[in-house]
Amino acid sequence: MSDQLTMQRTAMRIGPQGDFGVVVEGFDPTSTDDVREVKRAVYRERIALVKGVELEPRQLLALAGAFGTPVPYYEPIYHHPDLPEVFVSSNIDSGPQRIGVPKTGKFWHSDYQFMPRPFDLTFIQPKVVPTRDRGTYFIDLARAHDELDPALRRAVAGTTATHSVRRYFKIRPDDVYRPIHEVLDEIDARTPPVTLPTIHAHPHTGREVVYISEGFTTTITEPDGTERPDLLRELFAATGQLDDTFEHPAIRLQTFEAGDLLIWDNRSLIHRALHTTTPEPAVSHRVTVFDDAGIPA
Ligand code: 7UC
Ligand code: FE
Repeated sequence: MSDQLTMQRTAMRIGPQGDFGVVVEGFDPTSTDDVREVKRAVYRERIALVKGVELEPRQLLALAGAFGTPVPYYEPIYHHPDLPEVFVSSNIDSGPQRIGVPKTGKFWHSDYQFMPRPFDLTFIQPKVVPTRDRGTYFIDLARAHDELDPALRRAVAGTTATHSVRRYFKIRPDDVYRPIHEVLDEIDARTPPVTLPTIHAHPHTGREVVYISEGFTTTITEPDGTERPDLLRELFAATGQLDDTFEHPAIRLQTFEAGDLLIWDNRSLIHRALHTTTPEPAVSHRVTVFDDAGIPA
């Protein structure tokens, strides 16, 4: 009887989170069954808020590694000192000993959208959470595609979108006193703009996504080379990205607390960090992965 009780593990439960994403309770990061179910839920519902998992950096990396291949961010200033695959967002400034970068992602974007291959999945573990004004806004660009005005969708069909980190590249401590043109030339050489079809099929779900963001997308181009800034602006407006009140019906605010883990489909969702304006400390750890396996059977 008591043996049976100790053998028993509370089964994982996955339920809806309002009309956006799922909430997962009783998740066991070491269970391959749980990982498989959560992965399927993330691709089906875009985002999972996993409750009650406080992972040390190496545990977070191990878990993300069960979903795909973790990749260190290309700029080392973001790296966790022991584990380059862990990206640290932190407003705690301890001078030369500072770990991580403040005010990351305060603009609409998808992680690595400006790179030849954007990440498939993003994992965020908030470590130090301020009491208020902290969260992440999301817009679902698969849903946005389906809800696009048919005339706009037809106008965009066949165009390409070009993405660049140029506007949001963060000046590094070592860039102080460098001529700005040298820094800009370095950005252009290391991360030249990338171009994808504006509307394309999600690599795993196959759903059409209108993959543009106000932070990284610079240009929409017709097949004959004509640039269409008017279309780009219309798409930003239609998808809710120009609404600075964040009341557009497409925008969802995802809040979290310590012990939560966020996992999202980075090829469907764009996001934008809401950073606290209070002087309270805020720290989060992130791991991003390439997923070649896709949706588990
Ligand atoms: O500091 C930041 O806002 C980082 C941003 C330019 N890139 C995040 C990413 O994964 O693409
Ligand atoms: Fe981001």
